Formats: sequence, structure tokens, C-alpha cells
Amino acid sequence: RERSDGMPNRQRLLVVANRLPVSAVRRGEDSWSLDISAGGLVSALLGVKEFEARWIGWAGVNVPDEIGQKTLTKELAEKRCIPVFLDEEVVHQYYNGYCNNILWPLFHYLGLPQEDRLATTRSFQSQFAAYKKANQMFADVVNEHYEEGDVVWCHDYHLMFLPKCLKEYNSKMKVGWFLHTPFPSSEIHRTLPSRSELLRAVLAADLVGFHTYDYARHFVSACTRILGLEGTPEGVEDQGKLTRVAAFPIGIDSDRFIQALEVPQVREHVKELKERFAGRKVMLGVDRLDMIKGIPQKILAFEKFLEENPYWRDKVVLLQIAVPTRTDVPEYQKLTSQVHEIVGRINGRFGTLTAVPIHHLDRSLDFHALCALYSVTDVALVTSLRDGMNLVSYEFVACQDSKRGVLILSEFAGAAQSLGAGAILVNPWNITEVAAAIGQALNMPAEEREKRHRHNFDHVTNHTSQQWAEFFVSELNDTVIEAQQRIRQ
Ligand code: ADQ
Repeated sequence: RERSDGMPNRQRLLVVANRLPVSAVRRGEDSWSLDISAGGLVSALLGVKEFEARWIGWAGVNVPDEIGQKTLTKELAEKRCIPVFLDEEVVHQYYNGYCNNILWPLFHYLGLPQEDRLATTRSFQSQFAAYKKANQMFADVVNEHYEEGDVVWCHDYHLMFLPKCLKEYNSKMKVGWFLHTPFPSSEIHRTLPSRSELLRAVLAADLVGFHTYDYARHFVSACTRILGLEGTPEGVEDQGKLTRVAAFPIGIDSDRFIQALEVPQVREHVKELKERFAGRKVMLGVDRLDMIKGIPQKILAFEKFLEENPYWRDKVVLLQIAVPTRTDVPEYQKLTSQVHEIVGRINGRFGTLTAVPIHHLDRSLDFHALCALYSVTDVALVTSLRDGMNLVSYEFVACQDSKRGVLILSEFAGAAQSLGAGAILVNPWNITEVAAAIGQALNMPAEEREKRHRHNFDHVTNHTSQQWAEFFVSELNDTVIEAQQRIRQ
């Protein structure tokens, strides 16, 4: 069966992201154990039956020897994964350096690194060179596996240079690029020394996607102000060539969460949690321990709430689950100790011999434990200082169809645009406002909770990750067909 647009039935989709959805650990010279991570992107693409996805990315491990590279490639092939081998120096300069030390904070409005400002130029240049080199290495692997008719979908800030490298190999390759973080105001992007080169590299793609219209608008205005290109309602035009720019808000695989609540082990865990926290309202935060997530601000707001509301002191508990990331970076170590210090102070101040107001865990929870926690929660607190979308807010809503808990959500998370009408929106920097929102959430009448939850639940179950992926890929196919038609005219 041919599709109406003439595409073969199961189009191949090459998904290129910095990390493969598999982590490889070496067991011996030629033996590996592979750990699959069922993240959002993986389940999004598994659910899409229309195309056949292959993954291209770094396996998160340094494999300097040929035997190791060969055997790992073979094992990964069974999982439809194709590795890009990056050596330690490239990883250090490209991944830890340019991606995580420069682009990540800048795109979240935290600015460029302040320390060793005088040395920045040199380290900046070598990191940017490594970034381009790494992107070229990804392009080499994509090109090697590319077959005519394939769609290539590049992901995130790690691979902004990739569309350009791919088009240099083959101008007919269908290339889409999607950014999972915010794209900041053009005034922020202007401060980046490699601002123009990066924008031009992204513009080589046929389709460029963001979570929200605001991010897409920021990108188009950066192209106008920095490159002097014309922004149109469709995207950015450069000498007659149009790069389509649009918003594609991501979702979650909501059924996976809803169904998990029926699993006996989850039900059992829910029962235990209810017993453990009987008589207390449960508030929940689930974040990677990252400065953008606003964890210290959240805990300080909770402290203010307890300070002002003695009645609630022994009737509410905040569970903060924070997965450590980038633990070798000094700023992240500093953040960890800062959070520990605040939690310790508040527990010392408001705790009793038998109970403390904050349970803080520095670790990841498995999927079923997370679902159980989401479902017993009365109030979820998402206070990101900036966040591309924030899937935790979606996951919480998906698990709340019996409880109808309240979501307090930062107005600086992309999710505020979709769940804004159901959540209580807050400015996470304003601790007084967040403390008041906690009070409002804990005291909210059932009728209002029901109304807000209904709005959010409908959104989360009707805008799934599968629809997101399908929408992006079909837009990419259409964009290329339209461009070909324009050329023929
Ligand atoms: P992240 O910054 O990682 O993603 P988020 O969207 O909230 O943020 O997704 C985090 C994922 O990790 C969720 O699926 C959550 O369940 C899981 N997780 C977080 N803490 C956990 C814990 N302690 N234990 C177990 N699991 C945990 C980036 C962008 C976001 C954007 C996504 C998707 O920064 O803004 O929404 O990509 O595009």
C-alpha cells in the first residue's frame, strides 16, 4: 500500500540525539551489557507505527579499541541503535564544555559562564571547535547509514551544527531539527560568540521545531536581528530558500502511566504510601538536580508557608526527589550542598522527634515507584526557573484521575502554555507568591480541583508523545514536498 503522498509505506526515520536510548557497560573485551532507558522520546517513537525508527547517538562510554567498537556496534544493531564513538577529549570539550557549560545555561537565561572570563576566549574557541568536530562525527555516521527517502530527525542543543553537515553531504536529505530546551530571547542569544554560525547551521534544516510559539518567535527574531534575514509566518527566508519554523509541543505516553496504576505492585505501593503519610497532605517535587529546576527556591517557599501557617506544620509533608546529574561539575556539587543545607535547616526548625516536614532523596526512582508517588500526591510543585516543557507536570496529571490533586506550575516552564488554565501558575522567584499558592492548593475546594484537573487531564491524554512525533515527521515530509513544488514552479 502506497500512502497518498507517494511515500513508501514504512518510511525509515533516523533519530539522531547526543545519547542513544541505551547505556552500554563493558563486561569484557568483547562483551557488553546494554541498559535500555524508556525515556519520553523512546516511548514516543515506539508508539508510532507509521515509520521504522533507527537511533544514532553516543552510547555514553569511551571505546578506544577496534574490537570493542565492532562488538558493541553489533550488539546495538539488535536494538536498532547505531553508535557514534566519541573519545574522552571530545566528550570533555564538546559535551561537558560547549553543550553543558555554555549552551545549556545560556538557553535557560543563566548567561555565559562568569568565572575565568579572561580565559574564556581560548577555552570557548577550543570547545566550539570540538562541538563542530563532534557534530561532524554524528553526520558521518548518519551519512553512512542514510538511504534515499529516509527522514533524519536531529535532536536538541547538542546537535545544532548537524543540519548543515548533513546538507553538505546531500542537499536532498530530509532534515528536521527539534530543540528540547527553550530558545531564549534574541538579546540573550546575541551574547554567544558563535551566534551567527550556529543559527546558519540550524537554518540548513528543512524544518526547525520548538516546544512553544514563543521559542519559535525568539529564534526567528534572532535570525532577523543577527543575520538580517527575513522572518515570514512560515519561518525564515534566505535568498529564496525557506526554512520552516514551527511549534510542536511534546506530550507523554499517558496510557503508559494510567495503565501502570493498575499493576498490582503499584497498587500495593500506593497502599503503603497512604498508610505512611496518613493524616498528612503530600506535596511532591520530582526533578533532575539542576539549577534550572528552581529546587532551592521551591524549598524556601515551603519554609515560608510553614512559617506563616503553624496549623499546617504537622499536617503536610514535602517529598522532593532529585536525581543527581553532571555530578563532576563544581556548580552542580555546590547546588547539592546548598539544597542539603536548606533542607537540614527546615527539618531542624519544624521537625519533631517522629516526623520531618521535608523528605529529600538524592536519587532516581523506578517507573512504578514514581507512578505510585504521583498518584498519592495532593499538590505537585514544579518551580523551574526556565524549562523547555517539563514532563513531570504532565506525568503527575496523568496519574491523578482518582485523586484530582493540584499542580503548582512555574510560568517559565513551556508546560505553562498548555496546563496554565488548570494549574496555579507562579513566578518561582517570588517566594511569597509560591508560599501563598501552596496555601491556596492545600485549601482548594473539591469542585474547583475537579474542574482544573479535568482541563489538564484532557490536555495530557489528547496531546501524546506519539502524536507529537507523527506531527513533526509529517510536517517535515510536507515541507520538503512543498519546497520541491516551489522550485518546479
Ligand atoms: P528534562 O530537563 O530532563 O528534559 P523533564 O521534561 O521534566 O525535564 O523530564 C524529566 C524526565 O525524567 C521525566 O520523565 C521524569 O519522570 C524523569 N525524572 C525526573 N526526576 C526523576 C527522578 N528523581 N526519578 C525518576 N525519574 C525522574 C528536557 C527539557 C524539558 C523537556 C524535555 C522533553 O529540559 O524542558 O520537557 O527535555 O522535551
